Amino acid sequence: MRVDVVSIFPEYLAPLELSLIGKARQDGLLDLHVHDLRAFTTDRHRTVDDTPYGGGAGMVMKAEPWAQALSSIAEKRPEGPGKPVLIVPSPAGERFTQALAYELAEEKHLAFACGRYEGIDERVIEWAHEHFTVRPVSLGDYVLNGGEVAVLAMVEAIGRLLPGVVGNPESLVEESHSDGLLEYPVYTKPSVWREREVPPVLLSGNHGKIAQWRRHEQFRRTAERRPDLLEAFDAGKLPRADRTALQDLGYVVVNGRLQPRPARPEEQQD
Ligand code: ABV
Repeated sequence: MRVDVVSIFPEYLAPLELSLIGKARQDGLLDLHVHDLRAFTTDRHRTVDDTPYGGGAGMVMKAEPWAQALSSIAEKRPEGPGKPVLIVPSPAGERFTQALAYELAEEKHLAFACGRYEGIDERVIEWAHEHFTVRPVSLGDYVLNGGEVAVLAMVEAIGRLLPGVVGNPESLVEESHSDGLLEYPVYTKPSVWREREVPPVLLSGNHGKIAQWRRHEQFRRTAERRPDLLEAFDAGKLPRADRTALQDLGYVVVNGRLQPRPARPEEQQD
């Protein structure tokens, strides 16, 4: 996969040289290029921003440096059908999820446009549709100072899904969010640490019981921390053991969806 990133702070992307993603680049699995937006300016001051039409606080990124940068990237598109995908990090974008990471991991060419200040002149985003499939994407419902940190997160989440990047592909299927649930807790030696014991079932050698306990823990954690995930969970054809675990946690299956079980009369508050 080819990835191009444009930023006024290219040094911000330096961590992509490290660890798993850095190794993927060395191994030729990820062809990553970081570009300085100012290299595409033509004025003496290398200006990338200006005041907003209509007034208001802050500065807006000028269209022309972006058009020059994005044109040069569109020209480097790898062989094959389809346009490259241009991801524009923005708190006003669609949410970045594991499902979107999987979808983007299928692409031959991704480009990321890191905005700063109050944003990029909207006409560039419109114009970019001629060369790219444009997707404004939000990492979460909070405001950063620019797109760079969001790009670090997205390139890591996408890069680790590329064939050969993660040594053991089984660790991809077992992790949080791959089945819409949070992961179960994990333990390693010693079996007793500062008077705290590992849950005995994990030392039992009974692999069926261990699998059942872990599944129950996934449901318990998800119910406690992310009830929104449980309500979106496909409970259409769950094994009996899963339904029992969910019942223990106060959930019932209604039309293939999980619903909090209505309180029993003796549990009612008033
Ligand atoms: C991009 N905040 S993505 C540019 N959550 C500026 C701020 C910002 C992004 C995000």
